Amino acid sequence: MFEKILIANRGEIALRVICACKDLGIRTVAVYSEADRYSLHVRFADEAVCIGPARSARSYLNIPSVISAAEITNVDAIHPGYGFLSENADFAEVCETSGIAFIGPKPDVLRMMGLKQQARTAMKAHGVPILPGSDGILQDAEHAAGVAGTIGYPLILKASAGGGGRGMRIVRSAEELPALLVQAQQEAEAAFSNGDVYLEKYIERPRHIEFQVLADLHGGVEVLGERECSIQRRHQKLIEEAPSPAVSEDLRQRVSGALKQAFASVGYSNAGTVEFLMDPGGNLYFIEVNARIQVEHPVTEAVTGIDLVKAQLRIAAGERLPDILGGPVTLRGHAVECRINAEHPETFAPSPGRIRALSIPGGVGIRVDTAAYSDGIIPPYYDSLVAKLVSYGSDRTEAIARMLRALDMFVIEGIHTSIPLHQRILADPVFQAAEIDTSYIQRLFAREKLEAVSA
Ligand code: MV4
Repeated sequence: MFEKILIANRGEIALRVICACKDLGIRTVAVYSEADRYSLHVRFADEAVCIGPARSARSYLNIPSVISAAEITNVDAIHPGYGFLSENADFAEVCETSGIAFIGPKPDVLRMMGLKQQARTAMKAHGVPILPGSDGILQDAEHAAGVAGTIGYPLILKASAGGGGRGMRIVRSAEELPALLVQAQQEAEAAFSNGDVYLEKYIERPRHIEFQVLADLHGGVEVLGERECSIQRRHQKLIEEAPSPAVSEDLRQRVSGALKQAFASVGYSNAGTVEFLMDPGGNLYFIEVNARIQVEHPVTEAVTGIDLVKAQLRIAAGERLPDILGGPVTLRGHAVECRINAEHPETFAPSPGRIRALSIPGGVGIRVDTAAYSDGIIPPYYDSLVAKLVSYGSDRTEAIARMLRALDMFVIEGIHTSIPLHQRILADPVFQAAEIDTSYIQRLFAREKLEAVSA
């Protein structure tokens, strides 16, 4: 096992990695920007190195600064967390050539997963269901029109180097296609220095469901069930849960079997998340792989009992999955996560600032992952996640009741937060009936407006 690792991240995920390291007896090095000097990850790591100014481009995203910090402190490995450098294949490569283990997939696999069209082709080859679409990158307008003619409208143009909703165009008719193709290509070139785009059948109001994968360095692959992530706004997830109320045991087994094959054959290692869309008929279609630990990993930990970050460390150190998991993976109970953001409840504008009072809920079935403390600052430079509130129960009803209780007992003063929005969602009979898809928030707001008018 590693003796000492560097955590190339900040906030709650840096603390989460420190927890796993403490449990394994690994020493930790924090890196921090000038804005994070008084952050808890700096306080709780064994050592800390300032890597630059507040702006992440000059600190948490600055590869030479992070590598220098790793070399000065003589660490064995780097955990990248999520965001920042976590899916950067060049960074993973620099780590390995510097003799530092990167806690994530190998650079060539990371690079492939970053090219969505390549990941899509690889998944298809191993029986993972994908949406009808182009077999590769679109060459020109005639090529696109030919593919569109066979599949039919509506369609979606996606940037191969994109992901997370950036650089996409919905195409509703043949007339629109040529102009939208050029737009998508130009936007992709500007954003990712890669103008490659591909076509897929467009699913209206899909559910967003993702499967958790762990893979070791010896070809072993396990799938740890799925998460329902449909409750989101503008590609920002608000609530996730495990398992998905829409996935049957039969569907779970079929998808997991195909994923095991596909991940083994591409040589995937470490933790990964496979995103799917579910159509109104209950069919799942692969869309992309996120080659990192994700924000919402705690709901999977709650229903499997597996510490995913500890598993990442043990995998990167060369241990085998059967030793790490210690038996078959089973799902038990239900978990819900609310992402509590520093944002204005009406406008959703970021609400950074100083936390004046903080009281964190607990009690049976509650977990809170946060780097917040009373008098601490939520800086404006990074994402606005303040805390992840996770509830667990023997079933969905109990998990929701515990979440409502904990939301009510969560006190954060000095900044605006999304707690009031979470309270509305968790109390909504439509959410409680699990009648959810990616248009849920939009429809909730529309229903609330109607109720306000009729009241
Ligand atoms: C789609 C889609 C409908 N059809 N692809 C948005 C994020 C990116 N990961 C994929 N996205 C979508 N891809 C096809 N073929 C609808 C979305 C989408 C979406 C997906 C997941 C969660 C929220 C979403 C919100 C709007 C659109």
